[in-house]
Amino acid sequence: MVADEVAATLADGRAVVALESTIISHGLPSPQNVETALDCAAHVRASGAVPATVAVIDGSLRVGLSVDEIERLGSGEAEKASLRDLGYLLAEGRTGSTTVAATMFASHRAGIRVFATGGIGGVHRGDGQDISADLTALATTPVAVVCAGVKAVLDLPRTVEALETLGVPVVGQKTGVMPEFWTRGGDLPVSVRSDRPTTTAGILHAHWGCGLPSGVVVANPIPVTDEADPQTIADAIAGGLAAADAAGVHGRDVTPFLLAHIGQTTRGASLAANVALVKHNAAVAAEIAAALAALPTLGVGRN
Ligand code: PSU
Ligand code: MN
Repeated sequence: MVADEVAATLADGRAVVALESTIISHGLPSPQNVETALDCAAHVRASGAVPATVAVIDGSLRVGLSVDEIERLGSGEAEKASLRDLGYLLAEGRTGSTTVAATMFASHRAGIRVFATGGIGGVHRGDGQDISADLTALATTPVAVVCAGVKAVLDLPRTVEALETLGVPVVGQKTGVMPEFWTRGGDLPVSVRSDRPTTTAGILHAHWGCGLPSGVVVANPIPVTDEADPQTIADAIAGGLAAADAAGVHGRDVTPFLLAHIGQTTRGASLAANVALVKHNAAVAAEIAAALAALPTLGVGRN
């Protein structure tokens, strides 16, 4: 179900930016989770687009939430909802916060092309068998995901390789290297650099205009002034991975466990960076969505 304002904006051909909700329920602690979600929506509006937060509320897949509903997601009742979980949550009337994968799915169904989040999932470190459904969604869903790269707790080189295999471009925003979430990165190249929202919109328009069915990663590094200390983050990640191993944490619990552990061991430095990068992504996504809305309507086979 698409909120009235979002539906009207899309019908007019104006810009909408989708926002995910797992970051509210499982990514950030309270009260920063709800504050950040509301700030992101405000940043999207200030940068010229209408925000649409996505979640499953009482068994309904919703695109565009009220403040009360965002507060509900922040209060702890929502389950983490990736692609596989949607059918169960809808059938059982449950409430779930959508991951990048599930938010991409809902965005596409609603006709939204641009979506902002913190960092995407990918290939976890270790044996490489834990691969986020975010990659599946990126391979199959024509939505652009504006993010500060891949969550740095993951195996970044293997995730970048997987994106290449799946045919998903990584468009660096004013950068030629893959951002590493809490830091600006430096080791891994993006597939193409873009220095303007209009350039990014042009790439998206041509990618989908020629008929490609896949998503696009729009890699937007954390602002220089908000960057966390790389060594502090590297130490915290190593500690978090060891703690997850010792505690026997598996599957969908791994990412929330690591983010919480890293938040505690860096005494909030990672949290401040996380909040800053998410807001920055929301603003840049709105600029890209506005530039995309100014281009001719997309149709399969047109470019
Ligand atoms: N990045 C964050 N916080 C988060 C996530 C990413 O800063 O909470 C979430 C996103 O919703 C992403 C999910 O889609 O983690 C990936 O989880 P998994 O690796 O279990 O697929
Ligand atoms: Mn997983």
